[in-house]
Amino acid sequence: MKTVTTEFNIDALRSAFPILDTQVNGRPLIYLDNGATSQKPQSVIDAIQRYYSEQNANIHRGVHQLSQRATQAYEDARETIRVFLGAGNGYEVLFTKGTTDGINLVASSWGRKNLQPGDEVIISTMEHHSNIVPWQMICEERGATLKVIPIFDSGDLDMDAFDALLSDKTKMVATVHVSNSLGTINPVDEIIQKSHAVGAKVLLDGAQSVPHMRVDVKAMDIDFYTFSGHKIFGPTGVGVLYGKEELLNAMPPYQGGGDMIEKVTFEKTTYNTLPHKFEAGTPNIVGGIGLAAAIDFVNQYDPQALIDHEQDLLDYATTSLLDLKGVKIIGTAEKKASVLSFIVDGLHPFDVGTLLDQQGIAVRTGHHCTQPLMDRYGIPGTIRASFAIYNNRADVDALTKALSKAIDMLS
Ligand code: C6P
Repeated sequence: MKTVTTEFNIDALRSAFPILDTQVNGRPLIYLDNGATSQKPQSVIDAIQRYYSEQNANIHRGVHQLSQRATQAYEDARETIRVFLGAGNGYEVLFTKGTTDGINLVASSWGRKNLQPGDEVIISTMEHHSNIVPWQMICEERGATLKVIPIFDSGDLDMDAFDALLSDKTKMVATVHVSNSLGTINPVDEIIQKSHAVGAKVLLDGAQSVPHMRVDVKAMDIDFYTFSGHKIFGPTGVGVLYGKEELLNAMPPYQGGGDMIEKVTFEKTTYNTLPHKFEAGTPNIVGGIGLAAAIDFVNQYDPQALIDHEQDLLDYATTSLLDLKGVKIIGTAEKKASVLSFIVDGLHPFDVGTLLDQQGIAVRTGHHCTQPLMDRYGIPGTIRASFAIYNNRADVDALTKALSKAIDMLS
């Protein structure tokens, strides 16, 4: 972990993000849709521009100077991510297209090798579709059964029910670390420990945890952990799958193509070593480099200062919105990241979101790719304000004011 070099100063931090100075619908942008994607600091934008201006070449292939430079930059990026995640080896850090791609890789490759008829995979009620559908597909293919951990109305997992679902038939427990729709921070240490006790592997969907907290994959003994670059101030189209070496080594390749092979003949192909075995084709080179720049940006700050700041925003926003007529928060777990989902009595989330947008406020409305979770609450969707480290209390005040106006207009 890099040493902290920058005091947490919200104004200075905000000034690193040029888009926060722009206007939407003639109003200053208030960006509260960070769960969908985060904005990018100038250092990430510069790293992307520098790559195309000074380094662009294909990697792992060319003997020429530029290719070696690009390869070095890409592998340096992997090392930055390895340190950030606390992984033991760089080759346990695979570049992917994002969280969805990482989960599909594990479900497809690990699942095809390890799941047999009668085996069980456990997910939870609050999963994003990305952590439901790939498991449904592989369970159907392999004759395995998908089980679902229920939740309480608060948005906490029912851990007694989880205990009851676990058995020696359980081969994989795949859960979200932080819920994108509720903000719940799940008790992942307990999940990992209990799953391992019955011999199951654990995949954590880290899409919404990595922007809000530090994880240490080795200390937590996580088998697979996946996240998307774009939610942690990096570019879209790049993400990471961490996997334990022995698991990745035992898994068959996910996709075939260039870079993932050792030797190809028409009779038989042998495969490259990790991480290349799982990185077929020309990767998103600039994406990896941009993601490392984003992690360097985050690493400047004391992680606890960032957590405290976001917690303050969440608490302040929760109190402010609950003062408004008809507002009900969906997701009231004790441990939450800075995701605030709510509904307003008698109003459709889409209408509320549209009126907020007209006032320059970007929130997400709808099911947030968690339709089974919305069914659990018997609602079509929510309005979701999701905060990042660059949001401030003024953003919350603007949301509260605009929401109050929207409620008056629509009621
Ligand atoms: N959630 C949201 O607005 P990708 O698209 O692969 O980068 O991430 C998918 C994904 C997986 N798991 C969780 C918990 C997520 O939140 C997301 C993305 C966005 O909530 C877009 S639907």
